[in-house]
Amino acid sequence: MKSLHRESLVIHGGESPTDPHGALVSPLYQTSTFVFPDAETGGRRFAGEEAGYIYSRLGNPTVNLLEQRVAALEGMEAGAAAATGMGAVAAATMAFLKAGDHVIASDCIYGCSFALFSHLFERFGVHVSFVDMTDAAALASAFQANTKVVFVETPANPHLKIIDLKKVGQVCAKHPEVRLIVDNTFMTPLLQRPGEFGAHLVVHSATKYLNGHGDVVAGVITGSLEDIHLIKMTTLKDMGATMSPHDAWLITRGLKTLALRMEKHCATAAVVADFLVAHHAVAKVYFPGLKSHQGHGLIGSQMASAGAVIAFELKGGYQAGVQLLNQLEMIRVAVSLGDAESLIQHPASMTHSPLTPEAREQAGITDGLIRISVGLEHVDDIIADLAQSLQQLETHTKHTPQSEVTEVENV
Ligand code: 3LM
Repeated sequence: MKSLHRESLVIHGGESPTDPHGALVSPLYQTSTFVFPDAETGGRRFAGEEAGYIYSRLGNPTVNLLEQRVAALEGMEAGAAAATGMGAVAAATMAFLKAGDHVIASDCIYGCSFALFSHLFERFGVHVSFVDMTDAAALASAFQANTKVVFVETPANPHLKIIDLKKVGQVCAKHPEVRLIVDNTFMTPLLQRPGEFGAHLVVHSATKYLNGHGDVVAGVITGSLEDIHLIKMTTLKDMGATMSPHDAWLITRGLKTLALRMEKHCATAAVVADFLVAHHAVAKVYFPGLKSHQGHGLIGSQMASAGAVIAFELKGGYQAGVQLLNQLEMIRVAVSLGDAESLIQHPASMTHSPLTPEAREQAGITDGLIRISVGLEHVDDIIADLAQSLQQLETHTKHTPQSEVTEVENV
């Protein structure tokens, strides 16, 4: 299957369990437990001496198919499915950590990942340094003798800061005992494969583009056979945040259209970004597709495209942002991203509210920042909705060309 294109792997990747009736679509094994043919077989399965299913928290054919499919897409050996994206982040990192260890994480990451690392990890004696990973020297100097995990999110939630994975991979390669874990949620394996740049493990909130239909919360981890086995046998099995077969079945169905959806999401987002750049009420636009964006140069090498999430600031700041959201008619005010519906939210009070004001400032998340996940609606309808809401804003600021306002660090 490795020779197939990614557009085919979303449909055929991984080995479908053989169905006695020849069903085209792999059936949903909606079962908690599996019947052993005899007691001895059960014992051998528990002892790891014989392959075979035991209990759905330990493995399930429907979940396994999804795990293999995402692993094939990421170009990794194996996958492990989790109940949520946070379940995946927690299981992937904690499998390699113990009290006294140290983690380096990028300074701009999803709010709950930040909360896990800065609040919970500290309680268990794991210290985390948050570093601006666009600065390879800062990353290199953050390593300590006890560093075990480097965690990167690129593009970063919420303002799309791009981190050069090749540079991060090169720094991490000097520390063979360290696992480089990359959250690839915003890109999907169709646009970026962190394993090609040295990531040992890739995590996803499958809630987002992988499923794509807004009806599931889920996560996936991919990596080497050995690492995934360890995660499945420790943090996933014993903390228990495993994926339900029904969710796996839905995501496997959603995945089939991932290539089509990403193409449309990305094309529409590029047009919406240009619209925002040209609008007189908009102060800054953060979108990797713009030449002014700090990570634009990595499109074509690290990432196939800019993705479909845009962040922006209005000249009227926070108040204007609230007004903009409240006046929208089609675009939904909601967190999450990667759904068919365009979703808009205010990171400082929503997705990134777990960060302290100081941490938000370090991460460059201003109170006026708005994030939109561009959906699959007609581009004209998305723009018309934004336009009608922006028009109602009481802004008296004169038009300033985008080139004059986006030339700031880390935009
Ligand atoms: C959000 N993000 O709206 P779940 N990694 C990344 C993410 O963006 C997310 C997760 C992991 C949002 C969720 S905020 C309450 C809603 C890059 C989630 C965690 O556990 O499946 O939600 O994934 O930005």
